[in-house]
Amino acid sequence: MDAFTDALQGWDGEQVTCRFDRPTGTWIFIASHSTALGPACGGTRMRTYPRPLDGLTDALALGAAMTRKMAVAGLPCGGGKAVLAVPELLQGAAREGLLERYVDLVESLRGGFLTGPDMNIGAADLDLMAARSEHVFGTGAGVQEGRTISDATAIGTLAAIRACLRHRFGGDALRDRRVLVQGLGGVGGELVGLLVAAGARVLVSDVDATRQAELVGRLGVEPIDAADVLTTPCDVFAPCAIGGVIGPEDVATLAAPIVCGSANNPLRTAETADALGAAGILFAPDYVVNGGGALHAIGVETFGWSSSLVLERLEAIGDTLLEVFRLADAHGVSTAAAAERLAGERLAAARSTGAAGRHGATLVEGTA
Ligand code: PPY
Repeated sequence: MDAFTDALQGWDGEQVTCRFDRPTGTWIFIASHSTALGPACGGTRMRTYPRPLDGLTDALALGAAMTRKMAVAGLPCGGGKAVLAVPELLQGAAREGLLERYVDLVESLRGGFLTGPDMNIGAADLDLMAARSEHVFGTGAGVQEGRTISDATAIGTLAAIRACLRHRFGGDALRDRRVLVQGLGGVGGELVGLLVAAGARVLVSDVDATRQAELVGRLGVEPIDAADVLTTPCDVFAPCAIGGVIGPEDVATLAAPIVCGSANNPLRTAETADALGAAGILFAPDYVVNGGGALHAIGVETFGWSSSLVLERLEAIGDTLLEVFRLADAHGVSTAAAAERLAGERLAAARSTGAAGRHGATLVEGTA
């Protein structure tokens, strides 16, 4: 078999929709991983990849993570993710054309996949898509009291960092804690601001030097070279950029007792979670930490949650994480395995009650 069929056959999800967009040379992959809890929901990512296969494998892994994210967040949604594997980051008419053709493809799924922002897809893109589709989150209409999906993800990540501090050190005060944020995009940049406001000593790193310099100038945080992020001593390492930043070979030199950030799939391999645990490094499973975006998007735009309810649900991410740590300690497993157990229990409960069958592809509050 070739690598493409291997990737698809090795995946435990439901459906992949694939199209080559000839006008822009873009491979589109929509990975609908699970509809057990409701319609597959997840953002759309625009990125360049070395090969189309890398875009597909990214979509497959991200879609699977969304299923677990929705399950632990207690949302009545399945998981999916879309990747637009572009030859270069598109702008102007080429970008608009691609997004229009892409969202028409999403529409052809008739509500089985709902989407929103992810890497390199912002509010303007989503507004353009929403003009042709009912199935797009993260438009201007989804901003609540100035909070976007990215802002909500950052708030949830802060709650998660506090839970890690409490578990590890017995108290969740951020004052004078050293937190290293890798990736200063929509979520990472916002997180830095929240951490600074809470009195933390923040270290920042981004492959985009301009973005890093801007934040350093504006907030007085300390810049760290991209090459040094894993070996710089700090209390919390917060990966908030692309996935796969920590591999098993990095664990021995990782100079942080806590890894807790918003990036999806930050561990390169499944074994990395065990290696972190064995080294005494507390790993906060990413899909527990970064569920704030989905909670905000679906809570605000579909269920009409009030601001205080959204904030309550974002804070509760910290409680869920403490439950994951408790489960890991009780069963002597890694925190990643404990989170999977929690997600698996919720998915199994939905399957046994036939929740997905009852509700089909409609998002209904209170069914998770
Ligand atoms: C993510 O958390 O990675 C998302 O993709 C968030 C999300 C969830 C549902 C719709 C749009 C975005």
